[in-house]
Amino acid sequence: MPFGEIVCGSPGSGKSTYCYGKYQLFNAINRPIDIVNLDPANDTIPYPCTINISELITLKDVMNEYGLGPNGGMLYCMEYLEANYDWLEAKLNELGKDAYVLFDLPGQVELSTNHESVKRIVGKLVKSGLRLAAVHLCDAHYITDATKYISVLLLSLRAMLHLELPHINVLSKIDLLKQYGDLDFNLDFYAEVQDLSYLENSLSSSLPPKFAALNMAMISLVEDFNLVGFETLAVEDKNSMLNLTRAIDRATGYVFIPPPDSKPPPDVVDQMDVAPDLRANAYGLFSTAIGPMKGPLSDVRDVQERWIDERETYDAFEKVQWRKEGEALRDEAARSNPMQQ
Ligand SMILES: Nc1nc2c(ncn2[C@@H]2O[C@H](COP(=O)(O)OP(=O)(O)OP(=O)(O)O)[C@@H](O)[C@H]2O)c(=O)[nH]1
Ligand SMILES: [Mg+2]
Repeated sequence: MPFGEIVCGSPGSGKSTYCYGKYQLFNAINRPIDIVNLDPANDTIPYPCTINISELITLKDVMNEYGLGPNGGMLYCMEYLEANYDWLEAKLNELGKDAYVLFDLPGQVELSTNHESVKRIVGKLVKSGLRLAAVHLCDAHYITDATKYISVLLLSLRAMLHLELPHINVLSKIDLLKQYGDLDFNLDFYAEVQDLSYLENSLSSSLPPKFAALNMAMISLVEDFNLVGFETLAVEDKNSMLNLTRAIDRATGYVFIPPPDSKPPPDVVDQMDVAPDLRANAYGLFSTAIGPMKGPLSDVRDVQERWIDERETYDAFEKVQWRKEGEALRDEAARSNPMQQ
């Protein structure tokens, strides 16, 4: 059965970079992956993409042809894709039943919160047998301000209710968080969406009373649903990517079965939902120990330590490890090919 992700979120939240990061990670562990670019304005695609909406329609052509602006043009493109769903379906059918497909969406949030075309396309994909999760990226920068954090909560809730898929919210670019100054609370407060009434002080000191009260009312709405929570992501950090992958696999029910001749690294095997009988096999086959850091960032408190509290220490540690790995690789290459010395 094919599985996949609808990668959505605000402009610049890191969707395309995430798709590329996942492509590299999955290739390294011999896990299947195909990326579908559904952004008709994406003319510098960072990843090798299997299916590209630009072969069907581009935003530039729509704007020229119909005199539309970029946002109206984008909605037109999505409606056009919906009307030509057969085109997408035929291309997806070529991928086979073991495919794992990432759909890289455009950044216009209305596409995943209120416009109907993407929702109906997703519905058709699910009906065709694809098991999907929505991966909704939000720039972690927004948690540095109480009112922005509330808008991100509402946006996440809205996307969740609209797309009607197993849903994973992600605070992206967590590695940049430290540069925005101190947070009012620890990261777990924001990621686990704990008792939001603690935001009251910050809201009433920065807003007129009427707006502070309105924000508090919205907070209680989010709390009533008790649906929103966040994973975290620093796309260049392997542990962070693996941890997120694990959360998504849990949501879709995907179990990673490494191909018989593959050699996933032991720390990767540890973190994936590998079938138990294959776990030992995967361990046995693997010799390369990678991963400069301590164990997986399975807890948001570890993420806080890695990227906020002790960032410099970890960065320095990683640099030393990378140097050692580089030297080891060089030595190995020299040993296997002594003539080149
Ligand atoms: N430091 C850091 N930068 C990131 C990360 N993810 C993405 N970026 C940067 O954020 C910028 C935007 O990333 P994109 O992947 O283009 O974002 P997008 O969501 O696809 O943007 P649109 O398609 O325009 O909506 C790029 O400069 C990326 O390099 C991350 O985890 N850490
Ligand atoms: Mg993009």
